[in-house]
Amino acid sequence: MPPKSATAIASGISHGEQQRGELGPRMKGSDILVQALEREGVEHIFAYPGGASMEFHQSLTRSKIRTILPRHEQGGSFQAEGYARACGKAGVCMATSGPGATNLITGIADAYMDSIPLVAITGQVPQAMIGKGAFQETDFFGLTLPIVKHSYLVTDINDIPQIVKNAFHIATSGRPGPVIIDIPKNIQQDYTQPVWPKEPNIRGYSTDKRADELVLNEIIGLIEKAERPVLYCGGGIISSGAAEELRKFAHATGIPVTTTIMGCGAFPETDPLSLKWLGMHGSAYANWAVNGDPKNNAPGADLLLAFGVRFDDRVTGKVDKFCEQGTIVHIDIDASEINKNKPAHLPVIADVKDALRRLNDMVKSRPIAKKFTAWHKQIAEWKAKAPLRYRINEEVLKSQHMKDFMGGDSSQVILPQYAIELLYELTNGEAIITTGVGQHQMWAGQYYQYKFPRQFLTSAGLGAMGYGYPAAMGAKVACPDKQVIDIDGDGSFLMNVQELATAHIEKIAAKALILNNQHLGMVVQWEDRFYAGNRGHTYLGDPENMKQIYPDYITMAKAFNVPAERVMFKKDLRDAMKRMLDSDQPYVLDVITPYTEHVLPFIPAGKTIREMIYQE
Ligand SMILES: Cc1ncc(C[n+]2csc(CCOP(=O)(O)OP(=O)(O)O)c2C)c(N)n1
Ligand SMILES: [Mg+2]
Repeated sequence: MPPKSATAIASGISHGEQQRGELGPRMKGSDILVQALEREGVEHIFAYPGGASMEFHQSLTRSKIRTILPRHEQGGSFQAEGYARACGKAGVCMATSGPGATNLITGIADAYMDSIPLVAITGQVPQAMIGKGAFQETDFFGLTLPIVKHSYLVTDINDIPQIVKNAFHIATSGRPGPVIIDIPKNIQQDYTQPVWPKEPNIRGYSTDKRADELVLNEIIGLIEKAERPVLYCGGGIISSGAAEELRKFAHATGIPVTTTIMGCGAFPETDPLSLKWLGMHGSAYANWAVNGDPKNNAPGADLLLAFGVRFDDRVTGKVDKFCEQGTIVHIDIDASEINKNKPAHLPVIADVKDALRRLNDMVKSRPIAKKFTAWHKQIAEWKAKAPLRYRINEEVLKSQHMKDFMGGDSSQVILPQYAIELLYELTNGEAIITTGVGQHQMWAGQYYQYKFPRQFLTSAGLGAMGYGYPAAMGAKVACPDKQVIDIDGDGSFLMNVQELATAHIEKIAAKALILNNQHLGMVVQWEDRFYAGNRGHTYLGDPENMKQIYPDYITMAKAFNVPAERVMFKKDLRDAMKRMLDSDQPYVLDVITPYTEHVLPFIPAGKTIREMIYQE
């Protein structure tokens, strides 16, 4: 076989392999790219132009694809992610070379960590200038290598159609993830007759992973032997579309379900079998159910069915102590997750939807005899002992917030948890919720009850502040008939506040509910717990005028022509929230909350269930 040319290696396509397809008329490279996107069913693209990508924008003006202009490429990447998470299709973002491309990196890393199908397209300097330190040149292929599922640097105009087809297939199939396509400007400007391929063509890439029948039988056998089984389910359930199969399986077997944060909505949290989510800030009862309550000699799960999860450290804490007494069955489509963080007794590399469907067939024809009555009783006791709850405590009463804003009237304090519960009530639990990163994110997970998949969109693995509002915009574009609300922190919201301009101009009615504690609350919480409350640059207000809320999001929103309102007192919250929900425009509701609250339960990083702190 002749050696592959460097060109063919970089693009991943060799011409001999390019399958025959439909031959099109002579076209410009940029038009070929845009038509290739159309052929993939792309309807929306979040794209910010520049010298190396303006050819694409010229082509987009002639396309039926709707181009949404973010005001920062990071906003565009999060919008594409929010879009993808809300509807399951690949989200598409685009930027120019150099700084445009580097501004996409956080979104790409986020999509990688949370397995989100994202196609990121970047312009590159002309091929003849690559490696010369050209104006706005960065090696985007190299920069993103560790955070992509796959990447293409296009080196031949004739490769564009096949690369785009492959990119969408890779992004959306198996374990989804981000794919980048970097295209030098001379290729965008060149002409050829495209050959439109019918199928993706990727050597060695297969997503057809099915569990062995024997292994599935073994799982049934383990359930029959177990006394205290728990289903621990993650984002894999959502991305594989297995939520309905999971619901059937849990109901048929009577096994309680805890999810990861990525899995919120994979199983209705209103279902009596739901334990909500587990881990560092998960419910105490989910953590006890998996790990036991050693202080009271109560054992945890003896069988852990880990489906579409990755044993993230925010879930496990000290990993060798995680579910110490349990037999672990781990189903994942990505072989690299198996035995990565936690060895499984029964590892299964499989599409979890297919596995659950077949497990359901098995329990239908041969029902599980056990009812796990004692286990359900124990879990009910745990739920009663430590429900998710909050109260106005001493710290709030003593706080500067009380003095500066409440005039001493504690009945008017808005606790962040309460604001989220109220939002849940007023939206009938039907809204799509996005978040920033911090305390508000954890409370949004705890105090809103998620009932359906793709309802809770949060930067879980990367934990990227600034995610919430652009993600909400992307979700709103994908699901225009849904109420989409970003429950945000004041710090996080500020990180992509410029996207209010996009929301207004593009008429994307995503709402932001800012839980404004004037602090980087989550860092404050760690300062309180581990650094004797010493503040290390975690105050966001104006130290010279602490009685003023700073910055003034209302004035800021007005500058973008986005309606906004501030609420300080509890008595005003319900009506203000209704006004936000009734609005058909983007909207900012700035809710002032005390900074003294801590997110509970809390298992400090690397610790075990013994160290769990919870609201008694
Ligand atoms: C881009 C980025 N920078 C820094 C952090 C570290 N960090 C995690 S939570 C947090 C505080 C967030 O503050 P805010 O958005 O106001 O939320 P709160 O905790 O107050 O609810 C910070 C700084 C991060 N997660 N992401
Ligand atoms: Mg804050």
